[in-house]
Amino acid sequence: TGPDSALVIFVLGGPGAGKGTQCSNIVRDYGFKHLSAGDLLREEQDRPGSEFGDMIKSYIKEGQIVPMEVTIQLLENAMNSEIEKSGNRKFLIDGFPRKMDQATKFEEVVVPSKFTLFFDCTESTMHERLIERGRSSGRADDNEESIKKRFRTFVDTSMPVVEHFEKEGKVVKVDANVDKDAVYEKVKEGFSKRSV
Ligand code: UP5
Ligand code: MG
Repeated sequence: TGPDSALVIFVLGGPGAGKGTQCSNIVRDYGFKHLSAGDLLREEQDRPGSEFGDMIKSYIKEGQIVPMEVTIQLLENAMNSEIEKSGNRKFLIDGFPRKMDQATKFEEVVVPSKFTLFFDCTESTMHERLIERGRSSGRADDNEESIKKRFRTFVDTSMPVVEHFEKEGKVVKVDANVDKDAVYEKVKEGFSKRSV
């Protein structure tokens, strides 16, 4: 009855690849609950009285991965609350796991993922999108210096997670360099192949 019987799809891709954008489409058409790990961390950062606020803030600005205990707890709470509230057990977990230890731990203590939806995007495309979004996003990490660090962390720390799931045959890879509608067409094809 808890999250151990949930259907979980991980959504990965570099910073600005379009994870959040495509998750909105999927929610609209497939009835998943969207849980962005980054959004949950930003909410926790701003929650009055949070003991993790300052820590999260500095990790995000530096493009580093917040210690997994915090993120996994936030995800588990959000899943439980959705299950209690609506009974919905289908989750898109966006921007997580982005480090191997998180992947292993989450699948062990919460639930194994069905597969990972991976948005494959060049750095120059992502860079352009983030700078453009940074004009109005108010995100503390949408600036030249943080973006560089986020790219570095993605290559060094998060790509190994994608490669790990790829070896298990659990990755649906979509070219994210094209326009939003074209990306979504590929997402739908990938979902249909995996019987979602
Ligand atoms: N856009 C989107 N798709 C487009 C397309 N096809 N063509 C043209 N434009 C497109 O999109 C970014 C921008 O591009 C938008 O303006 C959009 O309109 C446009 P978006 O959908 O927001 O991309 P997304 O991949 O979601 O980018 P985001 O910046 O959210 O990715 P990050 O992975 O960097 O951010 P996240 O919020 O996941 O994480 C932030 C930080 O939190 C991390 O760096 C890390 O410090 C911390 N974190 C952890 O520590 N642990 C975690 O588990 C998760 C996060
Ligand atoms: Mg996002």
